[in-house]
Amino acid sequence: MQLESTVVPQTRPDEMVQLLDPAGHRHEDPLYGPIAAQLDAEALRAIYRDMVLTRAFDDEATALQRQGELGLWAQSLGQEGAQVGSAHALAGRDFVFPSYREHGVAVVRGLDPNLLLPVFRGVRHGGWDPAAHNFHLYTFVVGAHALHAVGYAMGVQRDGDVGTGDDARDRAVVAYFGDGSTSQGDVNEAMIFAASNNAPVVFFCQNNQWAISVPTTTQSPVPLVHRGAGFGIPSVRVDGNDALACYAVTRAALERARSGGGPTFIEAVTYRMGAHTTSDDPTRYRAGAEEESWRAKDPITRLRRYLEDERLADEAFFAALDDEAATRRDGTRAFCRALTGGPHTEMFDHVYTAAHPLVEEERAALAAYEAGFADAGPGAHDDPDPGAGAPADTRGAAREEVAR
Ligand SMILES: Cc1ncc(C[n+]2csc(CCOP(=O)(O)OP(=O)(O)O)c2C)c(N)n1
Ligand SMILES: [Mg+2]
Repeated sequence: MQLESTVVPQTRPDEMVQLLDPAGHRHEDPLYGPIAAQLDAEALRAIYRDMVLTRAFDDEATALQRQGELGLWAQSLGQEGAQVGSAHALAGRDFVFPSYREHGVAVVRGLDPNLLLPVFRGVRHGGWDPAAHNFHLYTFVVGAHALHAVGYAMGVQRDGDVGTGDDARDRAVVAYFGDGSTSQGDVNEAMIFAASNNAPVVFFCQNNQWAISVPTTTQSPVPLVHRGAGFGIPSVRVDGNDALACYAVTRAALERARSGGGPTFIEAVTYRMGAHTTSDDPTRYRAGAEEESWRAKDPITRLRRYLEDERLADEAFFAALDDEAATRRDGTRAFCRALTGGPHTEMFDHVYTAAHPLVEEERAALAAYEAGFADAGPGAHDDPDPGAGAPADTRGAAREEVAR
């Protein structure tokens, strides 16, 4: 589906774009309304489906962490509208740089969400091929990937894949990050590079109101959307719990980037309904009443109300989706419990696209070190008793090799 006309997003930092309110009622918007209006019933059901499947997966992963099957989990609960709505605006050829809770974006990109689990179980550094779905690995260093995204976007520019007018060729890049990330140097530097180079990139900031225990109001005394405008980047504030509005503003920003119009900053106003991660306890720093007020703005509930009121989906659709979500949860559980780690030397496999002598040297050194324990059997190097296992001289030689 192509936009009927190229829509250039205006800087409207003082208002929040909303097309679907919490009661499920549509609102008019001269700029973004026509873009969302291009979503037919099937497309609206697809957005709803992806949000429901994301929430089910996220809930299962949270349970798996609580049962000791994952070391950590970062919930996307409450942010499905921002993630799924915006991701539905992407073309396959666009490239996404997520942070660590963009599970809804992964689902829309077609990545098997189960592949998000190995890194949280601690058995892989990554878990998927970024090129397979143009969806980069999760980045846990807050904001670092904003720079990667701009660098990639400048590469796209240099490949000549911007502003050709060829819909099959022009591409854009999206960096997803949080409110707290906007205080990081990396994100600010990324916005400077993007503005200076007119890079085809969309900065999609999910303002979920919290950076662990620090509220957004501590990050900035003015709405975060002003940060983009401060760099000379057209910026728009959108209701992040309104999947249709998120779709429309992202769609317009992507069209603009692909056509050579440069970067856009989007502040999606949403709420992190869960803890920061499973290592966090939000009851220590925020009030239950705040959570309740956001629960009433739930992104899934409001789209369901709209689909029901407009008779765009029937009971059979909702029931089949519930069944599908339950089946997928079972699959996620089985997949997770069967996950095991590969050899430690696997960490060297994807450092560079081609072999690199230093990496090969380090791989060989680790292999030699681990071989020093071979006669004690698998896992002997994890033995807390350093006296057991391989002969001391073999071990010493291997250690020297690693230290070199
Ligand atoms: C460079 C860096 N500093 C600090 C941290 C620890 N840390 C992890 S998540 C986080 C908060 C991020 O908040 P925000 O950008 O709002 O994203 P959210 O987790 O709310 O989605 C911090 C400080 C980190 N991972 N990386
Ligand atoms: Mg946040």
